[in-house]
Amino acid sequence: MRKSLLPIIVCCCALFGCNKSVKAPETPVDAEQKTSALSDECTAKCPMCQYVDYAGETLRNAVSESEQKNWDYMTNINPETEAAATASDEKLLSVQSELIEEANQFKAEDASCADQVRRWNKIRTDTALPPPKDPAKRSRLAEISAKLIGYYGAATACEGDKCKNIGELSDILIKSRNPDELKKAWTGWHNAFDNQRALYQEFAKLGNEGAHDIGFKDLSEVWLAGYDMPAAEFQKDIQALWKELKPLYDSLHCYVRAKLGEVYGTDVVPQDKPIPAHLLGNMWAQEWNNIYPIVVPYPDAPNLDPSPKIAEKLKPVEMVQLCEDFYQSLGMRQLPKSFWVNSMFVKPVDREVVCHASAWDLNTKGDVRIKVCIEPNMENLMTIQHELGHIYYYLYYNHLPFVYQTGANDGFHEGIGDTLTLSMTPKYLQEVGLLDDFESNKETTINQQMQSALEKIAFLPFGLLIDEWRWHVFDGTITPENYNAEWWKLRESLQGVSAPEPRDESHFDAGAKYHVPGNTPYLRYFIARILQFQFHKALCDAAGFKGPLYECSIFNSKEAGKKLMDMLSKGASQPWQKTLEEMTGSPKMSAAAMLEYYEPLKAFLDEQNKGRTCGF
Ligand code: X8Z
Ligand code: ZN
Repeated sequence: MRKSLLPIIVCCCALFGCNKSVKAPETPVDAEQKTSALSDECTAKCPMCQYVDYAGETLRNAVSESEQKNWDYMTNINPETEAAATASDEKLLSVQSELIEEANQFKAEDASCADQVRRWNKIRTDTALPPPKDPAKRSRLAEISAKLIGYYGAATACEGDKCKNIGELSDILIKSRNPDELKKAWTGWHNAFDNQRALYQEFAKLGNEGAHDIGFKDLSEVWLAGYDMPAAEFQKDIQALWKELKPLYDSLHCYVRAKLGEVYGTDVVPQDKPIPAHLLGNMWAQEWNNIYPIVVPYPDAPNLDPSPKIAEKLKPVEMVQLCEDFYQSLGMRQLPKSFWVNSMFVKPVDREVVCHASAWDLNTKGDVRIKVCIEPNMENLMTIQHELGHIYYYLYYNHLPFVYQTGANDGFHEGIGDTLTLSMTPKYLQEVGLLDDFESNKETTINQQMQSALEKIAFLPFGLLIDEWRWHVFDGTITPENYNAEWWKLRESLQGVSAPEPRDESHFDAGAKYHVPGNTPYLRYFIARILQFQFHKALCDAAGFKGPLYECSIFNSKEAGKKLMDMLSKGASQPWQKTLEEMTGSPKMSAAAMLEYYEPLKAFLDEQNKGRTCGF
């Protein structure tokens, strides 16, 4: 759950003798370019090498303290835990502020080797929430951050004194087929965030001040500085990936809209407009797997949903054990005892918590935990697999210097567990007793592909739009007067999803999505959706699998496990392009594996959509 780096205050320039001429900081990419001539051997006892060691350790301590206090807060929301989390975050911001100021008194040329520059860059720029220099502003920023996330965690939609939380409202979105009831659950949740708009506005302003104070134009620049290449080029690559995948998304959208039209009527689902957001089985319409029963291509083929058996056979802790078994089948280590003791697997009945699933590394020395409000179904089994991906990354890079204890880029961190979900094929599910035997044929293949695409393809534009919106909030092209209008413009144009009712500026619909109040950058999930197919293909090759990619499971393959562990243990110690190349043979993100995986579905969708007017 590390969102930002932070430390313990000592003026280390006195200790290490920093270069006192303060200049505008250079971008990480520019700084690293200067290091190509530097030696690979970091032997010199120069001031910068002492500084990066010192700063890394200082950050480790402060981040660990903040993680501890935030864990306490998010697993037990009350005024005391809120105050403690705020205090630890304020301290973190203050330590971070000092360290960055000191870091900026060095320049790339002060390094004796390339690795020092990489670590120095991370110390001064690797944060989702850069600290303002003004202590009063840091204090307010820490206060608002804690308030926004605490409000999200405890939010409910009430009618009189009967209130429903996000779990209960989501249940309605999954199960109900009554458009009025669906709309009520949707608006209930979203309206709960109307009163958060002003706080978020203040948050964005202070976040931008922090960005400015560490040498960036605004917060969007900070977020985009972490990709080992110029931000504009990275964004161009992302757009190119989306362009390649959009035809597949459009085909799925067209097919799903037609099916929803059959169920709800074309007056509720007009066939030439975006799909109303409350009909897609998810509060944010981000993944559509919950409406699989409505859109199932071959309803008479054997049922491929393991959820009934999961509910019948597995307790929450056993679902986690099943996921751990998968990682161990690859030759990976057992999870530590403390994981089982300290994690939160079910929603407590006696207190408020943030139910949104997350994975934590509390001390970078093995105190790892997950926090999930587990419900016994396949969606939750995949969420657990996702969270364990984070946990294994933590455990396998714990030996690295602290600033490298993160994903090769943030999409890698999000993509590890997801890669393993691609191996949870019907055959795997049969092997672990969660599906009855069935004869695999063209119909079952298409049904399985549909189930998967509703989660992975449907998500793609959503993975782009959250940060499209935030980048423009931060760079000032979206102003508070237009927060909601611009949000819905993006929802309609990128996702082809519309608001269930007119949503004017009295609402703050972006604030109803966890990562906005939680200040978690979101592009990482788009990146992860692409990378996981590249990883899957590379691991299937390593496992010696021959056959169509969608049938491959790396379950039990020690060869695949070794390749995966090698990647995890590198953390962020080298540019992600190098890590990707070692894993897949190519340094570039590519949509090819994802397109290959869904070839049968694409052919099916195009056949089905003949005669339909697609587009939105
Ligand atoms: O937030 C998450 C994970 C925790 S990192 C549960 N995800 C995104 C979301 O729920 O919006 C995973 C998929 C996208
Ligand atoms: Zn995650």
